[in-house]
Amino acid sequence: MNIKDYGWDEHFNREWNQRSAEGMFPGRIIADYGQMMRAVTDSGEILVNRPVKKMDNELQLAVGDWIALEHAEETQSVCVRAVLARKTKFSRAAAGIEVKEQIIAANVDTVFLIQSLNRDFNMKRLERYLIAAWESGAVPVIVLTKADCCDNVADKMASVYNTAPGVEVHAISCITGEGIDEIKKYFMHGKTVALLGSSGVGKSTLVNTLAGKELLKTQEIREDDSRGRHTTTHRELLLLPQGGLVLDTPGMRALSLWEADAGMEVLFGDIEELVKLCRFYDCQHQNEPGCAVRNALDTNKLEMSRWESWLKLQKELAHLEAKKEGKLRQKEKQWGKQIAKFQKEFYKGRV
Ligand SMILES: Nc1nc2c(ncn2[C@@H]2O[C@H](COP(=O)(O)OP(=O)(O)OP(=O)(O)O)[C@@H](O)[C@H]2O)c(=O)[nH]1
Ligand SMILES: [Mg+2]
Ligand SMILES: [Zn+2]
Repeated sequence: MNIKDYGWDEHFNREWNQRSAEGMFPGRIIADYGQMMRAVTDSGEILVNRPVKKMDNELQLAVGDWIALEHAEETQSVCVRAVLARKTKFSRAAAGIEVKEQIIAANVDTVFLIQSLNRDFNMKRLERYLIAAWESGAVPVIVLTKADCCDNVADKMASVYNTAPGVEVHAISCITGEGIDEIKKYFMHGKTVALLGSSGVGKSTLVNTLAGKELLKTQEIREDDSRGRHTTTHRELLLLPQGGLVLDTPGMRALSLWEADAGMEVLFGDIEELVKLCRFYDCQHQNEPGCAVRNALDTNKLEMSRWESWLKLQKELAHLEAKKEGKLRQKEKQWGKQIAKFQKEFYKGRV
């Protein structure tokens, strides 16, 4: 076993020199089972416990992370001591009421944003994935699966090019083999590709096709509503026989954005420039005079569907920001209470 096959490079070497101590050894998390995680090290694979949350500084770990491990005498097990600074991370807002980041994949070089050409095809969803992908620091590539089930591949490719100018798009089929050779170029020694998309689009099937053998379980989509069955239940990083790493993930029901500034800039930079040109600084872009947006819409310089996407995303992001701020204030309040309690006890002890 050589950790260089798993992506260890100069960046992590430097990180290691700063973050590690005598007795520690490096590992990369290759599977996440919740409480337990599997890591690969120079001397093989091991199971490690997810570290216990200390206060609020939760050490959030994700598949793809490089960690510093150590044999702990006290528990007779291997413990995670540190996580090395990530090169990239793909996140979303965790489901539930709490405002929390969920890291889906760490240290990924390329993200395949996967949709199937038959039933799953949806441009609005693709926009969301693109924003999160640009935000992650990894390079997005759009992969459209099940080309064998679609008779207007060219039309669909055209609408994707329109939504995602400058992003590479591939139509593939794991049944006929169409497009598979073209996507092999992303799987290079030590490089990681994450597969993201809804359940049933064929992520695990693609891993098996690339590996040339059945590494992962796959399952037919449901007949009644043509949705996937959520066959993959945990994230897993696999080393392909020909080299290169692939990270399979469970199908996502929704991708709620967590951070979006950089991603919005890439996808909607032109709209962000446009709104600055409106005559009124608080223009609502309804029917105010000198509204640059209305003008662009009327002259077909801006597509209505893109404008609607932008508006919807802006609203969602404003809501997210407000929730994040609320959480911050709540934390400050708790902190204030703790200080007050401490002061009270301190003075009580003195008098
Ligand atoms: N016709 C056709 N079917 C495909 C293709 N790729 C995958 N499938 C089928 O789609 C179904 C779902 O595939 P999976 O690989 O399990 O999908 P997944 O994205 O991993 O789904 P989750 O693990 O639930 O997220 C299976 O029945 C596959 O055989 C393809 O290129 N063409
Ligand atoms: Mg799967
Ligand atoms: Zn305006």
